[in-house]
Amino acid sequence: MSEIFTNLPKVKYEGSKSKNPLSFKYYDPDRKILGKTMKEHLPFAMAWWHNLCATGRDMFGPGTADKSFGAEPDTMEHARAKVDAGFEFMEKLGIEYFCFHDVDLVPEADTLAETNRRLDEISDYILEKMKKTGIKCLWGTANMFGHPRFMNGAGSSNSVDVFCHAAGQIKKALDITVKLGGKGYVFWGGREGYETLLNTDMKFEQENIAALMRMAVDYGRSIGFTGDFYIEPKPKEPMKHQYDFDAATAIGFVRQYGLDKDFKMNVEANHATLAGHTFQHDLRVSAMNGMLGSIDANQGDYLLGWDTDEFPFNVYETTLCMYEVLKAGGLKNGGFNFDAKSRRPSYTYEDMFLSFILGMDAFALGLIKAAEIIEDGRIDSFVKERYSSYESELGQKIRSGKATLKELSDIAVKNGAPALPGSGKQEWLESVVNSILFG
Ligand code: XUL
Ligand code: CO
Repeated sequence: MSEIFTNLPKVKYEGSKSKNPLSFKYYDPDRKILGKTMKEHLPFAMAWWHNLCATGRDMFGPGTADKSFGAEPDTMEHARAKVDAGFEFMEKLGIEYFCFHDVDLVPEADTLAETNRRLDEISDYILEKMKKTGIKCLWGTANMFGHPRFMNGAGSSNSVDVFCHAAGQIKKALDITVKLGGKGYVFWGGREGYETLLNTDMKFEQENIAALMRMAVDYGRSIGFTGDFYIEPKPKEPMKHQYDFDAATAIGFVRQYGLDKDFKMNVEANHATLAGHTFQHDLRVSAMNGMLGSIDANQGDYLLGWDTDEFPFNVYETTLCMYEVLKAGGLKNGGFNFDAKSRRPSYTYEDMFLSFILGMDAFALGLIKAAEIIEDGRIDSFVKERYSSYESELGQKIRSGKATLKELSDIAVKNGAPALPGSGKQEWLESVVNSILFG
């Protein structure tokens, strides 16, 4: 097998002063931050679909990037060429993990049986490469949104045959995930939603989605899958309304259907912003519920209302993301999967490298700055002080659930009007963050 990314070297850390585009400016894998190496803090993953399959095709025109890697598209030869390209790419960038959908790995055949056979074949090949390189699988998933059969979703489909087919795909995707030692399995409900309530039984559909997830958990556990199942929330696109709207909604869903012991959230930056939240918000909601599982690392464009899946460069966002991750004690089974694609005019092999360098450096710098915010301590101590009135006897009684409304009413009548609650000092806190970011 010959080199695919010729003239593109193994990317090394050279420091922020380096002008070499093919070097890391901040990602220094062995540098220790708060007692752990950067590599341990940041288990980066390559998304098979964007990096090895996507060509930049959009609804206005064809792809601009050649991802044939010297093979005829839609053949098993091409599937193997993508494996070769992917492993060379990950080795050169120092990326430890990959994520995949079933049909990213092989072209989908006319029958499930043949697609499954192809998946067996390619996963043997991937496994060989994994053994040689030490590269691992972060998570797997089944694509249950691309094929026309899934026009109304998978678990949410009105057709029992489509539901059944989806179950078949999930079973196989779980088999392959377990075979590759994957640490997670993702449900992104791409078309699990609706276009109009005039033709939709929402309760029926949500019960069916939960049933499909329950079957996946039961099967996964029965074949030895010990990792986490994830829901990846997204409010819309492709559907007008998607059921896993945001982290809060998805957490409520898994709790309602008794799936909360097995499921966590896979939070994607651009999905949170489409839901009208910040990335930090959905990370916080997940973390405070013990459900911060994994991260799809990208960023959106505030001027556009769709999922642009850009490689992240906004260090303010990556810093606040890493602040949440550090506060949550890190990601246990999860990682930072670049669910991100190079812009359509960035169509060369070199652009693939530059895109990942940008994203990895943005998160590395975010990690450095988030650690500085925590070590600086001003923000944490301000937040602590802000709630300090609850350290009083009255506060403790309320917090421990022992106070009654009548009792509080009596105290309030006796005390008279309370003083104002103290300044929130938002502007000062923002200037603290800026001073840490920019020195
Ligand atoms: C789509 C998206 C998916 C999931 C996996 O917006 O993020 O690629 O990450 O199905
Ligand atoms: Co994603």
